[in-house]
Amino acid sequence: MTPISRREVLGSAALVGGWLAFGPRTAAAQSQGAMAGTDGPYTLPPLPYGYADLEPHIDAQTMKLHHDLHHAGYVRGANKAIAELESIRRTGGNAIHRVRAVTDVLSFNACGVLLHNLFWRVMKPNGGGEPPADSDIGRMIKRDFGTFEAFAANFAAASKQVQGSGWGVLAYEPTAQRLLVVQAEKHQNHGVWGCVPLLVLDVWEHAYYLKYQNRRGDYIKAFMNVINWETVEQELQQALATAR
Ligand code: MN3
Repeated sequence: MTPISRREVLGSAALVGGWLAFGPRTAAAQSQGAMAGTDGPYTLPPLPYGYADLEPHIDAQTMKLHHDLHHAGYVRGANKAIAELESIRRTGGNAIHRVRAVTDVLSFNACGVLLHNLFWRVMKPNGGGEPPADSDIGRMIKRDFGTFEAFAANFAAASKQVQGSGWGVLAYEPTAQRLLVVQAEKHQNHGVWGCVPLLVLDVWEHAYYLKYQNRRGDYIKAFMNVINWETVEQELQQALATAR
């Protein structure tokens, strides 16, 4: 077998789930400073701020449970699925019939890893507001949604209307060369192939229930106060640079 570098592994794994086409810079950033002790290509990156730093909008206990337990669980699940698929290929025979089930597990967990990796980075203390008028993300939001307010209403509605567990996603779609707001149910369903997520909002109950209970709309309003538009702009620049 030809040895593959860690970056190549991360880069190819980033395409799992199809519509989640995170750029290579993001994948490289994810591999830096990652916590040790994870056996496989996926690792749990540390939060870029303290658990309590997004209060009062998102509480410290939710952040700790969400990052340390839920995100870590997806990392373990994705690595386990990768290992199982390797084992199935080695074993052959009847084991090959398990490919469908394990690939499903891989899609769920790997998409969970990639979305959470971005989720922590698109938030910061004292964030929110509108992106700078001279930023490309600011210009493209106005071009593709009319006004920032129209975008924000669309993004909030997409997030709020997720059935069950999922995400609201602002993404760059390279074929039409424009921004789209899409939803993800669970982590991996209902996206558009090739879209590059730029701003993602976790609306699983584990992301807000301790503080907001059933008031998902209030949590979404609070999220708008912690958006890190500098990161979103960086993700857009990366997407534009790598678009074919
Ligand atoms: Mn989550």
